[in-house]
Amino acid sequence: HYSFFPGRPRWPANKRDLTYGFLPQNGLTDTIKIVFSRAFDRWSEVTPLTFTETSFQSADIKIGFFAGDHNDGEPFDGPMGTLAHAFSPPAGHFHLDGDENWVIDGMPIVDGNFFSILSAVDLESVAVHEIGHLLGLGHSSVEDSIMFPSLEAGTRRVELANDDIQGVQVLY
Ligand code: TQI
Ligand code: CA
Ligand code: ZN
Ligand code: ZN
Repeated sequence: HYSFFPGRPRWPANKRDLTYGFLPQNGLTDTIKIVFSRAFDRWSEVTPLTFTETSFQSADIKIGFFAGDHNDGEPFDGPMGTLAHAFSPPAGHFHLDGDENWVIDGMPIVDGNFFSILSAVDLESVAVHEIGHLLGLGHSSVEDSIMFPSLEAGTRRVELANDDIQGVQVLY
């Protein structure tokens, strides 16, 4: 079953059109941006929310890759362990661990970076999960839901389950 954060934080009712932006950084390709836009689309399909890309500075949701300590009190830990974190509304910080072996459609996003499938992390799966947190969803006990708090290495889980949809529709 779905859950919310304590106090049930969510984006305010007068804010249904949300924006997101990428920290300007090396290696951010169109392919990576398309993965995030697909992930946002999955949530906008089942809510009154829309998500539009804008500049990092003015965005409601700020996306960036960071390695190790990045000065928010929650340092990343190298390959595996913590993959990403997102803060509950209305903070909108969406950080991904730059040390993970991120893959898109099974392909490493860093060219010439070969690694074991056991350490591959599917970017789209993590994006869909973290957007759930950004909207106010906590973890779910339903095993095939997006908000279930574990994901087998190398696997792709991007389709919202009924449980995810019901949870987000309680909020919006
Ligand atoms: N990051 C955790 C997560 O997003 C951060 C976290 C731990 C958290 N406890 C929390 C967030 C309680 C909100 C509430 O769940 S993670 C997965 C999954 C992570 C894990 O890097 O461990 C995904 C990020 F589900 F696979 F385990 C994305 Cl998809
Ligand atoms: Ca990590
Ligand atoms: Zn962070
Ligand atoms: Zn989570």
